[in-house]
Amino acid sequence: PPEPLQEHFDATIAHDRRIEPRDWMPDGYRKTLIRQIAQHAHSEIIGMQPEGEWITRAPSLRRKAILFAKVQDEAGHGLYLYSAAETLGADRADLTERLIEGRQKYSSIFNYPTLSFADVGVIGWFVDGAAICNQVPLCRSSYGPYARAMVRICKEESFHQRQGYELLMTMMRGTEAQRAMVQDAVDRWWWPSLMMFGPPDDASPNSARSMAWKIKRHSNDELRQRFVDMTVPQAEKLGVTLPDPELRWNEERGHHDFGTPDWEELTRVIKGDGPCNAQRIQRRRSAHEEGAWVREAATAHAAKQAARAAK
Ligand code: FAQ
Repeated sequence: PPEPLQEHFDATIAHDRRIEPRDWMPDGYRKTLIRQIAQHAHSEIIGMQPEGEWITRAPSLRRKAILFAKVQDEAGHGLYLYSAAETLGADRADLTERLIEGRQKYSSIFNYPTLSFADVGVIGWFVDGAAICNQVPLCRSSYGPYARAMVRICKEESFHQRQGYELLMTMMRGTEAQRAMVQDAVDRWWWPSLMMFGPPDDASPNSARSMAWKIKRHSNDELRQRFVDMTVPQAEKLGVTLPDPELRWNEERGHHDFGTPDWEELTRVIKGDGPCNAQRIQRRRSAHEEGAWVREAATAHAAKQAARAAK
């Protein structure tokens, strides 16, 4: 690269200033951002499915309205993130193609089934809780459009987390059967939630580069620890047990020690072999195909408007 441009980029990063779309940036920086932002956007869009399945079965009008709003927010997050990726020269239609052809990833967590309404609560508590831990530092990511998108997304995620926790508190005040449903959901979602933070640091090929570029601000293991420390007292307050016999407070470290997630399971799920991968992609593909007429109509309308404006 021309030296003054590289120097300007390096100085911007070093001074914690933002890189903006028109600024020169190294190819690797652009590629890494497109990879991470696209994966993040796909996660939001695929992430509508596990909870979306419960909209028609919500136990009350109030729960239905909350769930509707949450799932709609996820669609919105996907759209801001695709727009952020477009500022880097990516094309949204192309990103969607890559997703449904299995050439781009989305978060492993959305490949697990939602078996009861308690899962809606646990997803809010764990999955949105993990998303907050991971995304609050991304509000200071070096790429301006991504960092700014994160600010609004994090505000909405915190509503999502609270609705989940409040739902679980309500169930825990209910019958014995309801409490058992909550515990069962906690048992199933705990380990997959820890895997959301990615592989351990010594097996995370992208971390060093992304941290040097200040795209990522903390390592996968640091954020996983932060999530465990945040969640343990919430579990106590709720009255559920986290399914990890090794989980205990370590006075010396000032953090909780915890067991090792099944990293082979994470690898399998990322590779496409989780419990719901095929179903999630199939559903996304058919939604895309069934929506073709809307895209065609919008394109035809835009062309007509443009032709009219040119007259
Ligand atoms: N699942 O070298 P690293 C949400 C991939 S929250 C699948 O450590 P990196 C909100 C990784 O891409 C969920 N793939 O990678 C919501 C890489 O593959 P590649 C979305 C994973 O990028 C809540 C390879 O493994 N949040 O949606 C996973 O430095 C409720 C090696 O890994 C974000 O995307 C995984 N768990 O760190 C919605 C946050 N972990 O691309 C609905 C932004 C790793 O080289 C309902 N992303 N991989 O082929 C990030 O912070 C990072 O990308 C990490 C991974 C931390 C996920």
